[in-house]
Amino acid sequence: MTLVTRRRLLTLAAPAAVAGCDRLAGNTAFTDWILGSGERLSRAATRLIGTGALAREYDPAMISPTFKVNGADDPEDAEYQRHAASGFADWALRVDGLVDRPGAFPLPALRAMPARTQITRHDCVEGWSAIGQWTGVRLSALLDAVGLQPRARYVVFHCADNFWGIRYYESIDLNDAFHEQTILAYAMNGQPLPRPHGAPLRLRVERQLGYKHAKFVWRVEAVESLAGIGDGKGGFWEDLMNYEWYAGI
Ligand SMILES: Nc1nc2c(c(=O)[nH]1)N[C@H]1C(S)=C(S)[C@@H](COP(=O)(O)O)O[C@H]1N2
Ligand SMILES: [Mo]
Repeated sequence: MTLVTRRRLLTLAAPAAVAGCDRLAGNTAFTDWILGSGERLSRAATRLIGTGALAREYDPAMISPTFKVNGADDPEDAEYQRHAASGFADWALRVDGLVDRPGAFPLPALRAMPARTQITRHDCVEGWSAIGQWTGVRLSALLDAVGLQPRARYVVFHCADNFWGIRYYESIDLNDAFHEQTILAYAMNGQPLPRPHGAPLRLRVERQLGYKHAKFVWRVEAVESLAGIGDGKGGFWEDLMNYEWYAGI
């Protein structure tokens, strides 16, 4: 499948329009029209990303009676423990990096944003699967709220837990970030997200393997390159064990 990335489209469309500005500077109406069409083109480009096949969704009857907990189940980080003890009442998700309006989003604010509920199968690379229902804020809504900048190419999820002092993190590209089923889940099977499954927020990126689904998400960062993050391979297990960055199922 050929993915038309937002960046590729923008480099084709927008700079061509902007390059004409100097020459046309005297003609305001025409310049406005050209810049306006650049805007329209970049909006069209934004609509093209985040498309593609949906992961299969299941009937409520298929929800697994037990859903294994894997990896970290209760981050020992003092700040995490303090917030968990108060039910994350005064916690807020930080969203920053290449965005126009970096912000901090408390859980009630996230719950008030466009949401999605889906029943999907989680596949762990270690060879187990489980079906669960997830409800969360659409990542696309969050990114639209902060105004993703055209230079942004990846979204990084910084987590509250660490192994041997190395913080868990994960990253996805904009096609997955804007995909309809990509959510930051605050509920599982109709209940507030249980701590071992990643409270207060965990990523669901349904077309990829379990390790991409970052739990205990503390901060979301938009970046142009993954080079400066961790060891540069885009995720904790990618850095440590050379796991695939794109873990397509
Ligand atoms: N922050 C964080 N996210 C994580 C992990 C982890 O250890 N820490 N483990 C990953 C792995 S390998 C899997 S299979 C799933 C497990 O999610 P679950 O505990 O809800 O089953 O979370 C993923 N996300
Ligand atoms: Mo996993």
